[in-house]
Amino acid sequence: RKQKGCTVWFTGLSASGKSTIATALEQHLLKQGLQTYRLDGDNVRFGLNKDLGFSPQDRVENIRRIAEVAKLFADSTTIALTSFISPYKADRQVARDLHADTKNTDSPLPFIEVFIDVPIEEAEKRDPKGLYKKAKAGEIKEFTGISAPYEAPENPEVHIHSEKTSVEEAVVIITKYLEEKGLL
Ligand code: GGZ
Repeated sequence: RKQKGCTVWFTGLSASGKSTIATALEQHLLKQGLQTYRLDGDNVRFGLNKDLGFSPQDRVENIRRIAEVAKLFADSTTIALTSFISPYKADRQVARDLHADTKNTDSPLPFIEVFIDVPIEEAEKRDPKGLYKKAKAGEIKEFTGISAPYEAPENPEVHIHSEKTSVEEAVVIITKYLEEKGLL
């Protein structure tokens, strides 16, 4: 099957459902014979970015490196799926601009920002790893949504309200978008 590379950039709070939806999307695309690669905390923060923590400067560098790696995958015609909080608007813009930059690629690489939107109260209620609880108790400092900012996207290509949308529905919405843009 013919495919163009692109980066599908998920952003949202911890426990918003980013990784779950990205994983389901990956499965869906793989089943269709498409080549994809998913970048997330498990394969990036414990490897390439193991020297980085959660200070503002470290998050900036985390996102910058992830954007560079995603771009390389996209340039190889893979569909790169990234699922990181990426809390700063400016850094998501850096990632977007990098994909548009043709200094080291033949053509611009499509960048699709997918906002997995969840009310902070709902994320706190889900709290699958107990991190919100720890953050509120002061045991984790600079925790996104509690003691560190999350700057919501204003114009994401795809906006998913995760408390009202099932994982399957989210996959359909994103796939439709990619098809409409001629990326699948
Ligand atoms: C936010 C933190 C923090 C702090 C550890 N703030 O729910 P999780 O556990 O699995 O996902 C969160 C993950 C966030 O890493 P990212 O690389 O996506 O963050 S960023 O894009 O902001 O660089 C959470 C865990 O790491 N975690 N400490 N202080 N999330």
